[in-house]
Amino acid sequence: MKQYYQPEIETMPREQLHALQSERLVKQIRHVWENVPYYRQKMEEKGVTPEDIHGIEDLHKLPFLSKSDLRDAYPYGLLAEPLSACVRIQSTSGTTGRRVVAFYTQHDIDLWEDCCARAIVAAGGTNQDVCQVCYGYGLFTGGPGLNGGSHKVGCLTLPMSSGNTERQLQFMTDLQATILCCTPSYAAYLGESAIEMGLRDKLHLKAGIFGAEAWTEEMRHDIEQKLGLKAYDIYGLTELSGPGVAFECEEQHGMHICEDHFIAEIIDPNTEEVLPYGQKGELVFTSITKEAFPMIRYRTRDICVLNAEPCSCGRTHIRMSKPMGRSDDMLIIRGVNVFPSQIETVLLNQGMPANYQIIVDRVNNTDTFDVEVEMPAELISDSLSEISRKEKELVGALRSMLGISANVRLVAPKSIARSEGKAVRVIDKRKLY
Ligand code: DLL
Repeated sequence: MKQYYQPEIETMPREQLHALQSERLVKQIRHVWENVPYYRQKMEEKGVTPEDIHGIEDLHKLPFLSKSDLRDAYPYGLLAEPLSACVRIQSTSGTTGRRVVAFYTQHDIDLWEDCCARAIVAAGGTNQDVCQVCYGYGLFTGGPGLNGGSHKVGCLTLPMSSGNTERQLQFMTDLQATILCCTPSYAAYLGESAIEMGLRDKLHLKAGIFGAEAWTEEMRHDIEQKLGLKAYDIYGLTELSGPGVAFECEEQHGMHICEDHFIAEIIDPNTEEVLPYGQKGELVFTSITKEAFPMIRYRTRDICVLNAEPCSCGRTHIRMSKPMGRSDDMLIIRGVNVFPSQIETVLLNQGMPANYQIIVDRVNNTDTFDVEVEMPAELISDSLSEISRKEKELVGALRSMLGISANVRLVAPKSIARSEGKAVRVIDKRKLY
């Protein structure tokens, strides 16, 4: 028998779903018009008012929203409810300069957790399961989101957060966890460690719900083999709530988007023209049920393809492909969002020249992160210990800006290849897409 968490919504006939989306969109636009001066001004600039929005066919009339709007409006400028109605914030991973702070009412949290519960049930979860959540807890949405979804399904929830691999494996084996939620890189690492520690036969895992970063089909097979489970992809972003915006069903041919909460569009990132389903472009979302922090035509910068073909799982919500890249320069390193400009800021603040290169790779399923910086002339004559002290200082400064550690190497002046056009700041050797 097929399992759904909210069958009437997840298998709703498309016509009915469109009517629901239209009704919710109209209401949402009125909500932001009345409560968010930032949105009202953007709409006025585009010459559109709530009277022009009768349903999803009018979505294209609305202005887009981008990460820079979120920065401009930081922290409270896009809040659509009084603070007294908000109960939580979450934030994007590790990015001081570019932090996105999202607000939630209790109702927003409830709907978000429903989406995560849908993902867990789609992966075969029931109240018989023991669900180990090793996404980070705290500002990052991974832990809190899957934790809430796991409660809703009725799983026994192990709120482990990330790190401390030995303890993770001990709980996993002692409590016979059946579902694992974490980033795919951490899942691969857990798998390796389980084998190394001779615990592979003691695992009871049947499913894993992995997301927050790009991962390939090869990585899926590798994790499945190491941990003896079926690995499911889950997608989401802080701006929209967190994990659970889309998730894989047993077909594993794209991720179903929770379309009763999020309307998806694909656009050409350069011209902003809306593209038909099936064409590759930038994913844009409009949240139609969020109270505190609604996102209207939010440009995710994730490049993907939408697929409206019916799915044999019975869910009627369209599917998105795995993200195939980004239309901005954001890197996701060990699950943390990193912009090259943040690294440049740190280097300049530390008195370093702007000749640097960021080299990212994936070795044994773990991201490596190296920053090579050309030494300023005055350091050349310094002793090795002085150079290594400076490197350590840079490591610390980068860690406090980004939230993750980089290997910093000071190299000889003019040793980083100069480009004839734009400087090549980032060399990403990972084959993720
Ligand atoms: O990563 C939310 C999340 C937590 C998703 C746990 C899944 C599991 P942010 O930190 O705001 O939120 O980062 C969002 O991560 O725009 C994508 O570029 C990327 N991303 C998220 N899920 C996937 C995935 C969380 N399954 C950004 N595959 C998004 C590839 C993903 N990239």
